[in-house]
Amino acid sequence: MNLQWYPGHMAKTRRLIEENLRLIDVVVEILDARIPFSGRNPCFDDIVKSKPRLLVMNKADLADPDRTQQWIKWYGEQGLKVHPVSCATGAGIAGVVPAAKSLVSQKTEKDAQKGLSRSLKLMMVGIPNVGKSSLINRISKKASAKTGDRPGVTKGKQWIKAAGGAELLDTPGILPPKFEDQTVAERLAYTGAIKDEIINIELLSYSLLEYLRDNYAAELCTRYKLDGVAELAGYEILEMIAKKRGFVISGGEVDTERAANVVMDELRGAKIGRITLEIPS
Ligand SMILES: Nc1nc2c(ncn2[C@@H]2O[C@H](COP(=O)(O)OP(=O)(O)OP(=O)(O)O)[C@@H](O)[C@H]2O)c(=O)[nH]1
Ligand SMILES: [Mg+2]
Repeated sequence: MNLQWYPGHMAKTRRLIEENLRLIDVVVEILDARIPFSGRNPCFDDIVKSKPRLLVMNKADLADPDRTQQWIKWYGEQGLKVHPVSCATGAGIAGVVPAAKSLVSQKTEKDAQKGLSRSLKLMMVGIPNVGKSSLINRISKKASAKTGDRPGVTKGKQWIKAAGGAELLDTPGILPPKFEDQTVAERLAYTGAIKDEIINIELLSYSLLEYLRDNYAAELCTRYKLDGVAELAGYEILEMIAKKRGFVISGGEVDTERAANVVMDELRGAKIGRITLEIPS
């Protein structure tokens, strides 16, 4: 499947981030713990440049805990510290603002010596649907930012004040202008970072099922009551799932499209298990 797109509003968001950067102390880049690599938009490196940056890995509650540790170690080896959090359970949230503060502590001390005291200004950036607005709501303990279970919920910038003198800037999600690597596009699609309307869910489910076959076979078999999947291609696994669930259309044919939608929903809801969709290389 070939996914290429770059809607105009993403170019607009890029400008919004660039224009507001001078007001910001620390950029908080949010990653999805299920795709800690593919869920990083390389364009943030160009936009953010030398501004202090904090990496936060959200949705840790949905990801495989062992893999999350592997990814934290992998980023550590690149000299980058990543904070795992979950906006669903609240785990790790209390550490985000202190970690951002510690990145600019020298500057804050100098300002204090000059008698200047300002609030800490953080800008949340990341791919669509990763939980930028949810993180702001968790930190500020208010439901000020609109959130939703689909990409493209936040349309413009919004400043929100949090306790302890921090101000948080919410931004819309942005994807890379193009995908050099289609597996990156597929992984973004599995997690819901790309609008489902432009995706062929059935085709997408084939590659997902093959990944699950190779990495989470026990979870896959348990969820869909399958006897074994080792020898099967993605479309064959999908057909078996459709049969097991009794998804039949007129004429006795199995409804694989319906099965693909169910698999995608159950993956996103962690009903198949806590699954991470890529391994550090
Ligand atoms: N399970 C789980 N769901 C989460 C977590 N954080 C956010 N969500 C859900 O993910 C969806 C997207 O969250 P948002 O906060 O709207 O994401 P966003 O990055 O602001 O999205 P856009 O504004 O569309 O770019 C919502 O349904 C949230 O409830 C988390 O840590 N765990
Ligand atoms: Mg948002």
